[in-house]
Amino acid sequence: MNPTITAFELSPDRGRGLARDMRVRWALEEAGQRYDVRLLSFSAMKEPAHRARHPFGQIPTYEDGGLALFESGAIVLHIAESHAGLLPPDPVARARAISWMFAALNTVEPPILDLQTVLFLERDKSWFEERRAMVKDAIRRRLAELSGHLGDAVWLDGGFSAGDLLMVSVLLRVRAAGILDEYPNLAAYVARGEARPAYQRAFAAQLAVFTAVSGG
Ligand code: GTB
Repeated sequence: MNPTITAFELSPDRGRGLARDMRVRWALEEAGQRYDVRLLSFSAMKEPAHRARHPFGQIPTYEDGGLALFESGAIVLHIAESHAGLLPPDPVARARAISWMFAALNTVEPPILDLQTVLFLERDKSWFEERRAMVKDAIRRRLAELSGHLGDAVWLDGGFSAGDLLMVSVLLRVRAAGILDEYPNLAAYVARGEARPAYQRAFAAQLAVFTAVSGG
């Protein structure tokens, strides 16, 4: 039996691969693990059947035999721990790769999420412009630090790992705002992630869902 993940039936990102099922799909592709997808409408996500899998009524989830997981970071970690290729075997290098997974989700992603909130929910506020500028500066501070760490390296800490997978996924969410291109080494890093065959397969799979449901 393949594991089953959940994803949006009709993704609000219109198939741009920005919803969080994408990082789980990518991890599964890197691991060479086939998977099934259960597509959910916004209302189905809030039904008891889905809340039994995800207390907050969101996607993605992951089910494999008796195991049911929610939270994209926990799911990617589980995939990385149960397959070769996403975490180094050496315990020290492995712990560092896991640090980068947390850094992506807990340090870099929060200001990027703040910008989404500002742009989608706060445009009508009198303080919109001021808040947007503040949040963009917070993102720039993080990206400047990350850019300084990455330097000329290909990946964050040795070979490609689940830390890179999550970091690239997070950085993709800020590309449309134009901020990523201010850091050419980060833009190139993200492009390297996107060029991976596993990323390409995952992207195509989530786009196919949107294309089929929206009629093109
Ligand atoms: N911390 C959780 C995780 O990492 O798994 C967050 C999960 C989450 O936010 N899921 C979102 C969801 O289910 C989808 S990914 N939302 C429905 C709800 O809460 O009712 C977030 C997302 C949504 C839309 C875009 N977009 O349009 O670009 C990008 C990302």
